[in-house]
Amino acid sequence: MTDTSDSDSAAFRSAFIALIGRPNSGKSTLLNTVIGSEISIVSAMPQTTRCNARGIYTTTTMQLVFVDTPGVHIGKHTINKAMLHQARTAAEDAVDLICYLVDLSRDFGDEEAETAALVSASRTVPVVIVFNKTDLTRSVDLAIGKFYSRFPQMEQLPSVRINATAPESKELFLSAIDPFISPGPLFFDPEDLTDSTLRQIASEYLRKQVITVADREVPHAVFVEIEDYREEAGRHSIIATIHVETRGQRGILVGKNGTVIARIKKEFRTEMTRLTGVPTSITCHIKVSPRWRDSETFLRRAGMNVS
Ligand SMILES: Nc1nc2c(ncn2[C@@H]2O[C@H](COP(=O)(O)OP(=O)(O)OP(=O)(O)O)[C@@H](O)[C@H]2O)c(=O)[nH]1
Ligand SMILES: [Mg+2]
Repeated sequence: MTDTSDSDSAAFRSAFIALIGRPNSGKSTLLNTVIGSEISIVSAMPQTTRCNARGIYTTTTMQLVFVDTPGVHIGKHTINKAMLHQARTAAEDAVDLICYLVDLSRDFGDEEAETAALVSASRTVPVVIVFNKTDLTRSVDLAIGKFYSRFPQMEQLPSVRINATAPESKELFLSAIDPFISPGPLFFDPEDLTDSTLRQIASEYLRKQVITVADREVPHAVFVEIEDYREEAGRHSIIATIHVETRGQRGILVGKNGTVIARIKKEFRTEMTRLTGVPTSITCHIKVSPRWRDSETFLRRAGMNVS
């Protein structure tokens, strides 16, 4: 339990911090490492995060609210525009700091240029560059040198080098951003790790299981809708619809004799029970919703701002 009662309220500090970067750069991984819980789903697939998610880190002296964002990616679907809008809004919103995650282990392509431009556009918000995946990078100095020669405007910014999967990166990262945390109030209950609802978490956890079992285009073509989430008599009962775009994708998710969807449900129940501490049951429908990724109506209903 976090105790804030003996802290000097005048000295208490807080900040909203946006995590921005191209897809797969490790934003969600870093968030989870700092919070110590799976607030935002992580996968090896680019474009895993679709909506901004907040993770809350509270100590006796400060509260940091991290906003994890979808990777900066110019895709052909309407959902890609909605995802880019989320990242842009997070960078432009009233955040106190932007952490720009740079994956050092891959070449810097068009998406990196797009991200650097998005970050540079936020002139009034301080930026810390988080050079990530140092463990996968043969020469970190060389890779950082290449980054600066491609984006010279970034060379003056403070930076830190981490491996977001390693628990010891937490302190390194927090020390790097510490100078940017000003006096401020508690925004959330000190016990809260996120402001996501159980419904939102369930939707993401179910999508993660789909990403885990299916490959190629299927995960991108999947949308999880939680129809009902009921908490009663010491158990949670969930009704979900997994939308896919084609009958072929539906077949992949159902699997021979329903084995694949059975596995998805089993893993999902285990993860939800671990999170909530109570048994979870799930009823799952798989529905073909052609071209939902380009349907503004569908995306709006799904809570995504399409503009
Ligand atoms: N070895 C290593 N793997 C990492 C590191 N950071 C992230 N990863 C892995 O990189 C992959 C992508 O990580 P995510 O955290 O999902 O990346 P993201 O930036 O949130 O990606 P999107 O949500 O698609 O924008 C996952 O397989 C992570 O385990 C790192 O520092 N070292
Ligand atoms: Mg992510």
